[in-house]
Amino acid sequence: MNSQAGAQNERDVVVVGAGFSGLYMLHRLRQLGFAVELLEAADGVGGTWYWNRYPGARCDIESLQYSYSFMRELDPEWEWSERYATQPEILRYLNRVADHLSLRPFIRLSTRVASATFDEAHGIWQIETGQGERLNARYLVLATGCLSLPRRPEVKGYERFKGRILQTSQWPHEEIAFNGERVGVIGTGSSGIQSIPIIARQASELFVFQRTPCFSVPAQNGPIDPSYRAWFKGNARELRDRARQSPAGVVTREAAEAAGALAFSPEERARRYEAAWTKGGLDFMNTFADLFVNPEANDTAIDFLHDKIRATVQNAQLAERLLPRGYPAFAKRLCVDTGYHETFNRSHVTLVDIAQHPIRELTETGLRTDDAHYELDSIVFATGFDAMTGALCAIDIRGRSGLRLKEKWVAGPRTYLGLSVAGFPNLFLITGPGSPSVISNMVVSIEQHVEWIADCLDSLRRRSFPSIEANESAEAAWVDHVRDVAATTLFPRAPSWYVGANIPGKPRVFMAYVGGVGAYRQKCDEVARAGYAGFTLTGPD
Ligand code: NA7
Repeated sequence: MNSQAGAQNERDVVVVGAGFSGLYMLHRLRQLGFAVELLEAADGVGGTWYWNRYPGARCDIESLQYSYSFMRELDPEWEWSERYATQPEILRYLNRVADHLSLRPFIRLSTRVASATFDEAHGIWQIETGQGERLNARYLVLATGCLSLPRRPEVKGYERFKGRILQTSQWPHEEIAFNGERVGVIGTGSSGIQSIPIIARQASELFVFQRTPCFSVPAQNGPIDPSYRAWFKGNARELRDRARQSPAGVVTREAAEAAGALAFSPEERARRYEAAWTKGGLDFMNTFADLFVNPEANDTAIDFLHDKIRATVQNAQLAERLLPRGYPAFAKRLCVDTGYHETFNRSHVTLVDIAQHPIRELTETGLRTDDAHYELDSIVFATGFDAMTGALCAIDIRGRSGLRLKEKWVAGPRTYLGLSVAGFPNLFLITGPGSPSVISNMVVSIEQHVEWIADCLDSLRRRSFPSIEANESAEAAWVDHVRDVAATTLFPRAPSWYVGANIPGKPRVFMAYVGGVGAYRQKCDEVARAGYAGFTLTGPD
């Protein structure tokens, strides 16, 4: 195997995507002496944090924990400025990582991968870019992200609208001001909820087009508490390790509550919810141990969150229209906001219920629902992504006998450990469907996948096995396990992007592994220790 710079068009590994996953994958493989090239569609590194530049874009995992565990040694001067980092700060961080690790010479920007075909005769992947260039690699690692193929509603009239159309995940690089404008925002997921309060401060009139109200908790963002920072830094090694073994890849200073919500009196329960609310952030979901599994317990959280909306939104009728109903709290991704519900107290902000009156079309001057026309200068689509599988299936990937990944996944994604796919030898996914990915702190899950893949390739090289492929039977067992674990929770009960419900025609399959980051890591380690159990390893002949 090639260990230095490869022949002109041949590399050991091609990595696709220069976000948190791809950058670390490139670094690890280079450390091991592989010839690697990273291809990235954007004209800069950063992945999710390159694209999502909308006003108010922030991470909802605390910045001290949403960062590479190895950066502290590499870059002791880096300090996050706030509890939740903004998109520009995370993008600066990732650029700094690329520089510190000297990754840029191995990254080709503005290069979108169009297709990847496995050449069975030679055991290599033939990769073709959007520009028609071809390159070969023994291994292909797709670090294309879980939320990277943007979606817009399928309505007519896009070309007719004379105003400005924006999409949160494809925000222009220049400053966008909405001063004096009539603005419509479509979508009330995390991106909508983060941007709406900021757009409301500028726009002369703001229409929020809501299909499904969402549950949200306050971020309580601000500068990082010095004592928290000292605690985290002082115990970084141990805390990072705890995060790796934890359910969601996150650690807290307080011990997790082991009792269920119904074990407490209503007063005590309310006191604890209130304390979690005041603390802010996603940890609210862990106020009690059974909120993800017990519908009755979950209802207590719903009641609390409904009361908060009622207490915040002054117009009682409007408050009722903002209440999420009909699905368990947290089964759709919980949003973390700064002043979202408060925004509806502003007289120039109007909530439009598009579940009741769907959008029919865009017109020259605005947007028509089935009962009204809204005159708008700008329309912001905060309508999410074809999550988890979208970016993978957007590449024409063909494995053995020309089998297309898209066809193989027509009834829902099938992977072994979310890392590999039977019929697609030497192909690896980072945070693929069937792994904890979006249910966890992505950076923790990314590090685990990258390290597992790097160790695997190193082991194959040492043992002269150039080829690895998941077995159908191991894959089938894993797919069943992922589904069975999800079925013990409330997750599959909501029409979320976790189950593909936001994409018309997408099969409804719960796509992430909810058995916990720690348990998942153990399973992956066992597989590796057993000589890659569930995979077929093939030698040079
Ligand atoms: P989300 O969470 O998928 O939110 C998208 C929003 O757009 C949500 O309110 C959708 O309503 C709405 N939507 C989607 N399609 C339509 C159509 N066709 N018509 C009307 N409204 C629509 O995406 P985000 O970008 O906000 O967040 C993605 C993740 O990024 C987030 O979970 C965090 O992990 C970070 P719906 O709920 O589908 O009825």
